[in-house]
Amino acid sequence: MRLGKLTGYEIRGQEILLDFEGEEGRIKVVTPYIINVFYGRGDKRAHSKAIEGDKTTSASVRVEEEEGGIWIHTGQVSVRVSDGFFVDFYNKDGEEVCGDYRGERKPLERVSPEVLKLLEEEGHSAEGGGEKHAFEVLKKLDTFTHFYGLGDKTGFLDKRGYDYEMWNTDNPEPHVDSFKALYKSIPFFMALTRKNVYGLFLDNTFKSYFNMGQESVDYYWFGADDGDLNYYYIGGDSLAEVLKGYTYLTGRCPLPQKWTLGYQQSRWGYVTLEDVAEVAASLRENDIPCDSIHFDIDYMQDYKVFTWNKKRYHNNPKAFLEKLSREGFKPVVINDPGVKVEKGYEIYEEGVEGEYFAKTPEGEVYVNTVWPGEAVFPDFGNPAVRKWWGAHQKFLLEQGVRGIWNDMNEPASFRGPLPGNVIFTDEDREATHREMHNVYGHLMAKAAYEGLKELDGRRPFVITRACYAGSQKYATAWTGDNTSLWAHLQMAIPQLCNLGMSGMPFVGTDVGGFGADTTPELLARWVQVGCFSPLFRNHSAAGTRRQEPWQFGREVMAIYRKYVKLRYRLIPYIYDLFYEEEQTGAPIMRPLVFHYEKEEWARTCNDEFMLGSRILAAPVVNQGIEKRMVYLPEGVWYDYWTHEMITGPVWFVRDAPLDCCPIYVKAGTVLPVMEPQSYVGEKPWDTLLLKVYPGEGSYDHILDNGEDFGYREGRYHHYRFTVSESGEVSCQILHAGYEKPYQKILLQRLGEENWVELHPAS
Ligand code: MIG
Repeated sequence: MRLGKLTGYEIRGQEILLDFEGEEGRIKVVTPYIINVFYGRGDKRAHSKAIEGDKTTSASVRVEEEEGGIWIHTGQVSVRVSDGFFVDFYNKDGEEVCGDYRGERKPLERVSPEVLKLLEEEGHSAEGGGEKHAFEVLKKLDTFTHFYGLGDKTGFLDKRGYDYEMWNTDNPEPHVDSFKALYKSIPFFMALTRKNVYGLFLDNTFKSYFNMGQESVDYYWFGADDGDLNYYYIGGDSLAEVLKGYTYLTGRCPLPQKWTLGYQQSRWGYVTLEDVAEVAASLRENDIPCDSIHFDIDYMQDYKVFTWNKKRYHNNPKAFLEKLSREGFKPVVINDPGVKVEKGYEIYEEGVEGEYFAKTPEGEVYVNTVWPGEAVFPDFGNPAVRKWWGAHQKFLLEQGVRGIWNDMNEPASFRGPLPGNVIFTDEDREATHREMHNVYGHLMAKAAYEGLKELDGRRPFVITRACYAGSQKYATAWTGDNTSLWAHLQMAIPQLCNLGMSGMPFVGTDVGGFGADTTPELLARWVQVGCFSPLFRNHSAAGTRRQEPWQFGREVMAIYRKYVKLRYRLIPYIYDLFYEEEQTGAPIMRPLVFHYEKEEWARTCNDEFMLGSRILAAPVVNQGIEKRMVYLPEGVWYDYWTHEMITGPVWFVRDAPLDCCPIYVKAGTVLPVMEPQSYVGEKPWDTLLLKVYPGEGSYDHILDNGEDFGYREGRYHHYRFTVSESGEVSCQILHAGYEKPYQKILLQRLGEENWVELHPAS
């Protein structure tokens, strides 16, 4: 997009209003590191759906004029604005980090105009390539740059060379690399250039496009079908700093309840009380720790939201859920947005009465078909609808439900997609489906989160399929309907890592794969990735082979148990990572590049990942493979299983028989572990166990009740452990606010059998 000459400007605090021969642009210094570039072409009353409240912090703004434009200096970032509304970003050393491309876009000519005409005459559709968007922003690209983020996309870690679309889509086909869109639209990415890093966030909910150098080696571009040109440049000295800036803007995932980090068992096919009871009993009998069983759509009466099928649950679901809870299983239920059209059904009647459903341009309630048959769609952009929906969750909580799993919220529909002109609400104004589609699931998650927070007081556990930027504030997410394919196990690593790099840290895939039949080997390898993913759930589709760990013979079950138990060991560590994430936005599961951006192999590594900064996993994600190449970045590492010390950067071959996922721990780590138990809280939690990996380092550990928001009022203990080269450990208590601190701290040095007591320094 190109405007006229810069003919004037006006400084209003941290905003600089720009006049391009009568057209108005705007640059806003949000923080010294975050710059907003804005050209209004949409409705002036539109609200950001990603950013809550005003995120402006005071920053120094110095403007300098030059021939053909101005410079805006914040002390951390310099912005050069030139005639035509070209915007270039420089770092504090005066290097250009992210510059507008001055040439014209050259869309790929996929077929010659003559052939295109012929194809069209014969009724074939062909991509001509010359499609026009409401605006396009072209940025310079060099041969070095790698891209990360963009939410939940198929394919590999580095997004360079591919093009994507942001349009929340439920596509039942197996998700392959050539897919342009899945369920989530997170229009944010980070670029790693030869010497710098930056992030760009396009806060526009219309269908948008991200062509990351697929069309050209000289530029990449993004654009949208409508709405404002409204993007944020986020600077920083590392990917971690940029992500901190992005999550400052769009929010962070709040610390979850501790049990939600446990293993969860699900299947679309647990229909009756007997089905669920049998699974619960088998989990305990087979010694597979588990904290939750999920109830898919069959628990409802005729797929009506906020109902329970009484017959299938012996007229007393509540009694059954109480029994499950006593055994340590927290029930999580699916909830779809589509409300069944049925006279006399409370939810439908209330919604019609309150005008809570989306409407046609003619003002009728809009009807499509989903699981309950004819269904209508709550208008979650309306605050009154969110309140109403959130409050109805009371029914589910009263049955004993502990978490809500929002599905089908793209929104998905069976009788064709919702037309673009269906009318929704954006807080206090009307907005069309074209604008609200990508935030439908996001706003449903917000309704669920806020409702649960008010009703229950504990930290809400909401799972969502559809997302927009900022959904991390309300929900954890899973990657939808993957398939039991090796390609999907491989993809799980970059997919979850890129969600983390997009501000969504609490994520997981359906372990074992949702569609198609898994194999014993695939399940054994999948659990070796799943046990590290923040959300750890085995789920499978109706009609597929049963996928619980005991369906595949003793060997696979033993492997499965080993890794579920490993997960439970690591829960205190993972919980600490969530605490850190809420402060900094650093994801739980991280690509190697997050910590080692200077290392070439780290930048495109798809088959290894980090859990926090201390653990590196190198799982086998290929069929029939029992040895693999492992890359370890710089520093000293210990093999988790053999205790061998290895100094990186290094490549080597590691044996990895079916029961082995190679894992490495960084020297200088004090790893807090929990004795495996059937579920979080089964055994008293009064002794802290520490595994010590010698080397210089320190480690911060948090203890609180793992349930409510008390930690925000200081009701937690903060322990700091310092470890030396020889493995000596000392402990300081930096904050002592929890009423039940550890009675005892025991540590075990690598390679030693005995546990020694550690006394905090007073
Ligand atoms: O049209 O509720 O992604 O996890 O089991 C399928 C049934 C609807 C899609 C979800 C999946 C869930 C299934 N749902």
